[in-house]
Amino acid sequence: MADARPHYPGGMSSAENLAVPDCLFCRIVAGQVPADLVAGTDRVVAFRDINPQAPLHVLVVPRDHHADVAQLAAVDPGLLADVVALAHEVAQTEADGAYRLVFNTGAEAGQSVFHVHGHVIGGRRLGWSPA
Ligand code: DGP
Repeated sequence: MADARPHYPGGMSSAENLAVPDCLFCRIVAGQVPADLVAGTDRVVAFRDINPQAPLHVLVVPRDHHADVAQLAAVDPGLLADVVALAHEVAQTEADGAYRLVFNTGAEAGQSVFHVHGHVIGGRRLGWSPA
């Protein structure tokens, strides 16, 4: 049977071994749940948010499972840098490099999926505050 997983240069990382079975974003990374993929590397993936809040609304996630940005920063800061770099690359392509990068952290702050993800939001003038 054909391998339906998304393919990126460099192939799949060891994230397959670090996936959490019930994690939605692990399942997207593994190609088990469909998503509109935008870009990726062997370590990070960008896909469009299912409920976009702006013309550009992409989620950037590490292939490896980490619950939130603080955990990722503590365990693998280089991987967090890869998330930021891919977010910037997507925003350069789709929003001329003007964007907001948001990591909701904790349920009280609006985090609903506990696989760290940066929201890359842009494509229009953004207001403040985000509350
Ligand atoms: P947060 O609330 O910060 O944890 O953001 C989770 C985001 O994930 C939210 O903006 C909606 C998005 N989302 C939820 N389910 C799916 C899905 O199945 N596919 C995609 N592409 N995005 C999803």
